[in-house]
Amino acid sequence: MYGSQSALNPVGLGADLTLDLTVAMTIGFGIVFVGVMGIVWLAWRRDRPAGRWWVWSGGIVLPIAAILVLMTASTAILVASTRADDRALVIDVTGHQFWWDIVYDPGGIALRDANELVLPAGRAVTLRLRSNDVIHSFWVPSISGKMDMIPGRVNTLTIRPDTPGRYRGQCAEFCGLSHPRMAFEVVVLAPDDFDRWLVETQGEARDAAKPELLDGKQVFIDYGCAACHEIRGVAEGGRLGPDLTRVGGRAALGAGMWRMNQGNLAGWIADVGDMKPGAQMPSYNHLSGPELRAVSAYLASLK
Ligand code: HEC
Ligand SMILES: [Cu+2]
Repeated sequence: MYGSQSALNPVGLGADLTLDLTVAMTIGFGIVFVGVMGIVWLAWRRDRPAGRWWVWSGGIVLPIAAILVLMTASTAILVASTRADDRALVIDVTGHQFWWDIVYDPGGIALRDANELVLPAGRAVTLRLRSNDVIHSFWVPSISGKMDMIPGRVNTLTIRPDTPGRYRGQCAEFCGLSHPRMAFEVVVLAPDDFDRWLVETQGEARDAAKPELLDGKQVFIDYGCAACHEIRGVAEGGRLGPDLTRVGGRAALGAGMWRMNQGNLAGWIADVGDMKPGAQMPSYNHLSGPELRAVSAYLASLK
């Protein structure tokens, strides 16, 4: 009803509690507001100065009590969501201008991916949030509160999405020219599906089966894309840009921005500055038509 990027559509523990707190606050302070307006009205009618009792109770005791209750509740939510859970799955997420580097289970299988966060439903996940350059902020409104990603620090956020489905996250801290174009897809899978996804995704990239795809792979290698991009089994070690091992299998291109298909891939490679101003990738408008078609077909085939 509210879409995939809405705090009013909570499907995770942190987002649930935050919405409860918001509703309680709105009702509670709605009552206080009506009460205060009533007292103002009375004071007007009776036309005499307020007694000390009103000043102490309404002006000092009540606000302190209300703020203490609120502070305790919101601190409890914050503490609950920043506490590391020993049994939780750990995922490292690092913000870059303007994309997300993601490593599943860094102490174990260390599967690297980018720009799409796949999560198991009903299981606690501890995110270790970092930044590679400026301050970013991790926010999936339907699943949890925000957490800043600060250079030189590791902030942990423990989340637990409850309902399988597709959601959307967005960088929530101004981080440069394409800050509004720094989003990501979130795919919550049933626990068994998630385990299967991890196993299936771990290996090397899909082989280039057809001649055109082989040409595309060659363009990728010849033009030095591997200096910044990794495709497992083809070119490893490039970390300045998103991992492309399964780029064609992601729902969106360019960190949540465009539908993933060959046409958009070709547009991106030929003129990334047009699709994402400020992106730290050169445009390859000197590729020939066939080269561009081949490399975009190859990337689209990597699922
Ligand atoms: C200097 C480093 C660099 C080089 C060289 C480079 N890229 Fe990139 N590329 C990036 C960065 C950084 C991004 C992320 C941009 C963003 O979203 O802000 C990116 C993003 C992409 C994406 C989108 C990935 C996604 O998850 O949506 C594709 C596809 C891509 N590059 C393909 C290529 C191809 C093909 C080449 C070679 C012809 C290439 N890149 C060369 C740095 C580079
Ligand atoms: Cu950002």
